[in-house]
Amino acid sequence: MTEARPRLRRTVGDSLEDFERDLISNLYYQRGTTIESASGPDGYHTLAVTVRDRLVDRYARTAAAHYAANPRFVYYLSAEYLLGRQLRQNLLYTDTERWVRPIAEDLGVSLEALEVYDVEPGLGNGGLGRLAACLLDSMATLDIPAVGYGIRYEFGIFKQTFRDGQQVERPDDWTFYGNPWEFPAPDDRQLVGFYGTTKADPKDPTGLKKHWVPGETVRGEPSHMLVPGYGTQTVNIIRLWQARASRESFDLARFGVGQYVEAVDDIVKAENISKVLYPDDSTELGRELRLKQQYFLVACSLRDIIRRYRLRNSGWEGFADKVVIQLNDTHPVVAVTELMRLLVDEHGVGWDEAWSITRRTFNYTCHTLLPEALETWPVRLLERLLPRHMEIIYAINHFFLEEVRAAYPGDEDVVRRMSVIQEGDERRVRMAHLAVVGSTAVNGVAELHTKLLAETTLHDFATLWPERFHNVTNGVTPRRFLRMANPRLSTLITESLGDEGWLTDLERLHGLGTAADDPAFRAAWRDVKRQNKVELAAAVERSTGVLIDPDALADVMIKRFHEYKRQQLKLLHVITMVNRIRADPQATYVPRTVLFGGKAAPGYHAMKLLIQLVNAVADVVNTDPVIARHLRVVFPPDYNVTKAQFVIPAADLSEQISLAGKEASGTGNMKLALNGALTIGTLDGANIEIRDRVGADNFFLFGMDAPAAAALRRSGYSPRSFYEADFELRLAVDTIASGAFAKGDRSVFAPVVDAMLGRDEYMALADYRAYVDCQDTVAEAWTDTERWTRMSVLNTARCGFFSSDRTVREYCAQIWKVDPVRVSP
Ligand code: 26Y
Repeated sequence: MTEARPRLRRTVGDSLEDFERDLISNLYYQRGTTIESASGPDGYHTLAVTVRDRLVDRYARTAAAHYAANPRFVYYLSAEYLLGRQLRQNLLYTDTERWVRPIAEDLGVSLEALEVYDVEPGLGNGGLGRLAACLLDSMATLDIPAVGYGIRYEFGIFKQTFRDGQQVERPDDWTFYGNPWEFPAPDDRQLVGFYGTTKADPKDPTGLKKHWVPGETVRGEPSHMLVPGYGTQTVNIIRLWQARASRESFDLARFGVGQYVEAVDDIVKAENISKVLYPDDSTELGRELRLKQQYFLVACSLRDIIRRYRLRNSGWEGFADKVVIQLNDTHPVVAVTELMRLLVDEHGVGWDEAWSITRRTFNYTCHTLLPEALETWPVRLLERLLPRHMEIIYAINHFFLEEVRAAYPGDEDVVRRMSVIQEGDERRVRMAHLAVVGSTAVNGVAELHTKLLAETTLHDFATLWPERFHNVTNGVTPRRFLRMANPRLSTLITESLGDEGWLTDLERLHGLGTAADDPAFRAAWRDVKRQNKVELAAAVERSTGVLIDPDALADVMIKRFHEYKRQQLKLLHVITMVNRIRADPQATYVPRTVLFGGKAAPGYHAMKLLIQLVNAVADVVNTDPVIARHLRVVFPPDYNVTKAQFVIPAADLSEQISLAGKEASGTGNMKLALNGALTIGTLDGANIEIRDRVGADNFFLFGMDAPAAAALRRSGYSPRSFYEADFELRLAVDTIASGAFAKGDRSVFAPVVDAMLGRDEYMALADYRAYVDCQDTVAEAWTDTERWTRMSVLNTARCGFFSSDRTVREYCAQIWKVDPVRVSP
């Protein structure tokens, strides 16, 4: 392939008339229907492909430009992507909304009505998956040649519903209406092996080269979705693999002898690999199928990367100059051994050269500090599922430990700590260690996180190889989380700054700093927030039946439910407000709406019970006429990217209250501050960097810092002593224990109380007083409307740093060493 021949390329027209003609043609020829008889899904699908087609030409030119330049490519390997809805984004990125509005009006349909069929692909759990989507958006926007690789789960993250306040999970059949955004590419399918045996290569004197005969093969079929850049011609792709039964994987003969069901059984087994996303966030869960998914992603993607490399290059010496692979957490880390296997066993590269190529190709991003989230796989499982990979891990570890012994002669303790193999009753492979050993660069996702990684979890590695450790603070895309989510604020910002340049140069928001002192601007700012709250109120009423007051302080806690994030602390504050109102109903209170959003892992019983408690508290609060005058608690179910885009623009207060030292970064904190919410938070993750930038006066800080939390734990933390010493805390805990939120039944929420008074693993009780006092400061600040608005404006003005464009620039400069490739119009 050289420059695509223009004659073979069809370009779509660039006018309203062209768009309208294509729309009607697509409806007719792709859906086989007419304007008169089209259904909602017909309308949505047709609009989607018509918009999508406007990106195809840009994609073709991107591919041609990349082919001509033969640049170094970034390959982002991630088990999760949370892309969000596609239609609005692509309308914005193709600048076609201005046509769609009048055409839709003409036809008597609304964009909003069609959008209900725009189901977001929920191919991830939370922060890590959304970060992957933000980074891909920024890479395309910055013209970085990149491909994202992932799994096309048939069922994404479960849909959350509530029954009697309890979380009930329902399958997410996200492709039910078809997915108009993807292009299947069956020609690029790959075969992936599992199980089987390995054989020595008699001609290899080193014994390091082997031959693997898999016992089972599965086919990986790719499809890709387009990832357009904003304000540029570049359109990159994300390639998602789906597992299909390979012809070899089941015995066709069985059909012949009537064993139809048994034969189909094997098909089902193979296709199970990409059936469902594991709905776990930060708790390790060693399931064979999960490891199969990981290897499936890796094996398909590496073969595809090599195929692409070979289109323009030959030999292996130059591989790492053209290919850089970013490992999104440990989930794809088996790639290190797979690349070694491909090079040594299949391509005859010597071990040392293969290792040098491999190490120069990979980089690893760590997203956690929680020990239980660090993946390890049983040696026995790896030996069975991926026998050759286990051998390679042993060899890698052997050479690595030689290096460790050379660096620390006689210190077998450090050898045991650093080994890729964790010894014990059940020997396990530490994937994070394998990742560090096999990578050029390792990065944490916020300054504190990187520092703690180097001091604790990966301390020995940071001592041995300090040059490998980097920090790249996370970021979020301002296109989706400001421009699309908050069009009103975006318009106001553009009016104030004079043009839309801030959308790709977010530091320009600093220009709002002076406007913060202009009373007219502040009034306009407040007006936008209020309109956003009116809209949110309508949506909340539809989904929960609860009316909320758009003039109340909107206090939001939106994130996965996890003990370390401390929703239980927020709840203690809510209950304290309830108790205060009950004690003195005549006093004046700052009206508040507390909004919760988030899912708990289906097997995380403690958090599911907490969800039930939030709903029970909400019921009591919202139906008590005295309390409901001052306070409302709402918990719209099924928080996802789409809902985030509704809630974030309406928030006044952003709850970022994790125990210091536990939240790696957080990215919701950035989205909320960027939309003018003030943060109440601990010195954790990126909160610290947000506060540094917006200024201590514009941030509500409370609680222990990471060293204080560590010290308290070492000194033997006793939650009970905090409970006994604080009247309001005792009352709040006792209110739960009394059965007040379970119609008098004391047993229902007893485990919540026991967890608080027993271990209180994340020391919520220790931070309670500081938190509640800080919330009083928040309420006080809210009464000074002008000052609050000024703080809100300054939060937005000073959060330009948290653009994922800046994050990607840092990855490019520090880690990837890639240059942009411009695509001409
Ligand atoms: C191993 C498996 C059970 C697993 C699955 C998903 C482990 C972890 C995860 C997801 C982790 C995650 O989302 N981490 C978050 O990454 C964000 C992006 O860097 C951070 O902002 C956030 O602090 C971190 O919790």
